[in-house]
Amino acid sequence: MSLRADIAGLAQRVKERDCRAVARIISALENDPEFAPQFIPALSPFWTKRPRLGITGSPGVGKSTVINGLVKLLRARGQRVGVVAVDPTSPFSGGAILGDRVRMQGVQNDEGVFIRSMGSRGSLGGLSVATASVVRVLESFGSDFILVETVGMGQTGFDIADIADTVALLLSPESGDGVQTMKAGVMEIADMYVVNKADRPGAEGLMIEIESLLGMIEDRLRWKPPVFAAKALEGEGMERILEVFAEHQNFLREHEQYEQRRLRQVTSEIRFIVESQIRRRSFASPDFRQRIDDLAGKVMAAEMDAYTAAAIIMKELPERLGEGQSQ
Ligand SMILES: Nc1nc2c(ncn2[C@@H]2O[C@H](COP(=O)(O)OP(=O)(O)O)[C@@H](O)[C@H]2O)c(=O)[nH]1
Ligand SMILES: [Mg+2]
Repeated sequence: MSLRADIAGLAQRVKERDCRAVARIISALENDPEFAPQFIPALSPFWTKRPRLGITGSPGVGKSTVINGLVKLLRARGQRVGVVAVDPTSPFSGGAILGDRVRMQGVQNDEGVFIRSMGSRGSLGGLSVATASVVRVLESFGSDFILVETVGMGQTGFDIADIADTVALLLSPESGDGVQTMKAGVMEIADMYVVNKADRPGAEGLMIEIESLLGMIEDRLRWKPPVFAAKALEGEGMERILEVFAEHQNFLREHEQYEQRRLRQVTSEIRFIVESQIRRRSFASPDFRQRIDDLAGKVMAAEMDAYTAAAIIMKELPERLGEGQSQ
């Protein structure tokens, strides 16, 4: 039976923790933007909100290693964990990343962990809106804790803060990952700064650099993001990440910011769904492209300016979008 033919049955299989069903659904969500609106509503009756921790940072800083360590800790606490890794540079390949110790304990085939790598659709580090749907599937799948790995901010503008409640920014001394080199916006979204590879020289200096940058923020009502060291390969600092995560969650609740964050996430999600649907139904349509080409010709012939051409397109947009939908 095709995926679409039995949406309710599939949703039930997700609820019953059928890993293969979840894997198929995630592929469909990634490959077919029209699948989400058909499938996601079927999940909502048993959609539960789970704690979501985002791990972000440049390639090679140790995000996957950290996630691996966190998964071990969370499993030891009896929590079921769902992991989404949006990292085109180093896909999370189960066996290679889950260490020997874990394999011996049989955690790799542990039903309590679901790890999924996703591509980032060309926009380096950008999350596609599909990631939000995948997280929702993992929540319905019964994951108590959601971890999301990304390489940072992309061009889409839909970023880790739009999915995770708490964002940990990972830095490492060896990647020449000085604070100055961080992309604008990346520093600001972090709720904690983890200087990984503290076994390497330069970690202290990096921590001081971050601290001094953060020292400028002094606002009691604002969460003060802690800066601390980790050695993910040795499992050091992983407990601290979970502690800070819990503290941050409490802070958000005490200051009535939790709902606010979720609301902001949903708002971004709606906005980006609309944007991506407009893009797909307009610019992807040959007819529409032809229309723009024609208008471009007029601009070239100095018959009108680009704004006038754009205004014409805007006027025609609703009708064209409607057509796209009925197809
Ligand atoms: N020396 C050292 N190496 C680490 C540490 N954590 C991770 N690594 C190594 O850094 C490399 C990149 O790690 P990975 O987790 O794949 O980074 P990601 O690209 O951010 O996901 C791997 O070779 C890891 O073994 C650490 O604490 N110390
Ligand atoms: Mg990785």
